[in-house]
Amino acid sequence: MQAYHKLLQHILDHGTLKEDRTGTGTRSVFGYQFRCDLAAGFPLLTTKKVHWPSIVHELLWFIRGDTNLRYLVQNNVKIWNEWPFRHYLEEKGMAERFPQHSREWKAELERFVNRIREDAEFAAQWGELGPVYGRQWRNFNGVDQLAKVIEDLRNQPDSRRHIVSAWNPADLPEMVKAGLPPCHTLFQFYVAEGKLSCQLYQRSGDVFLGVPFNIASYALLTHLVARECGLGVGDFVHTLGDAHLYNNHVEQAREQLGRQPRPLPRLEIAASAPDIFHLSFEDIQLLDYDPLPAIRAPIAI
Ligand code: THF
Repeated sequence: MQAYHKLLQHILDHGTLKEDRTGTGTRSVFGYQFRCDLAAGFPLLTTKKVHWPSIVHELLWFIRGDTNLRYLVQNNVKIWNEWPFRHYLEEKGMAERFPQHSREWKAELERFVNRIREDAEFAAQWGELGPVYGRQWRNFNGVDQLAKVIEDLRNQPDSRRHIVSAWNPADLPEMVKAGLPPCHTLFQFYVAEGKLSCQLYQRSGDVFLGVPFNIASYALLTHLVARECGLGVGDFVHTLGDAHLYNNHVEQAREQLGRQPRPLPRLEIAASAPDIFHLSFEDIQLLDYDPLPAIRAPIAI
């Protein structure tokens, strides 16, 4: 994943200092594109360990059309916890008592997550992220975009309209409450020479923490859709709008840039796996993933 290192270096060299919604501050560039050949190996970073099970579960959660935190919590995926938790604190008038990332905040977050896991009623009330990715992919004002794009890829592979959009302006106010407006906004598939390529337009990318997940997630989605359509895999093209490095991730980025990439892992989907809408976690395996150690960094909420 030299392409990812180049992006990090590009932001360090050319990023403009820019304030943001979370108050953390970033170095940012606008408009950046890279591609990776999915046949050359699975694009999961090797210069720091990335939590692969979270990527698989999050994608299966999108594909199911689920928008409640509960499935993720039950599968030990932590990457979405902060947003419904923030909403919960605000609604309960508790936000001031729990400064973000403080000890008390962490303890309260753990209690919140445990209740989401154990208490179905609590999860129904407080675990809902709003009409985010899963809802828009499977039910955008009544349209099952994912099923439709797969059908179209099979019937008219040469079409230039293989698009799935998560950006639904009418639903944005509901997404903002306990989640976020979609960062990965829209993707398009493309078929040539029997291979499926995918391009993602991401309006906003947290390059150190989020983007490694986003690359792997869309690479996996491309493999799954290709299998569904009897196609090989081509390129993943990643186009970013505001590509930013949070100011409290700069040291970590420099540490990562000092590391040497290792050979990429391989993806294996079980031959016995059912169709894309009925896959389970065990159907998807990553082989030969041998990364350097994780590099911790705080998430901006
Ligand atoms: N908000 C921000 N500020 N950045 C994002 O990348 C982001 N996302 C999703 C929604 N809001 C966002 C959530 N995706 C991590 C990774 C991806 C996330 C959120 C958090 C994260 O903290 N990763 C750590 C530890 C993960 C773990 O092991 O549980 C890491 O080291 O990779 C963009 O989609």
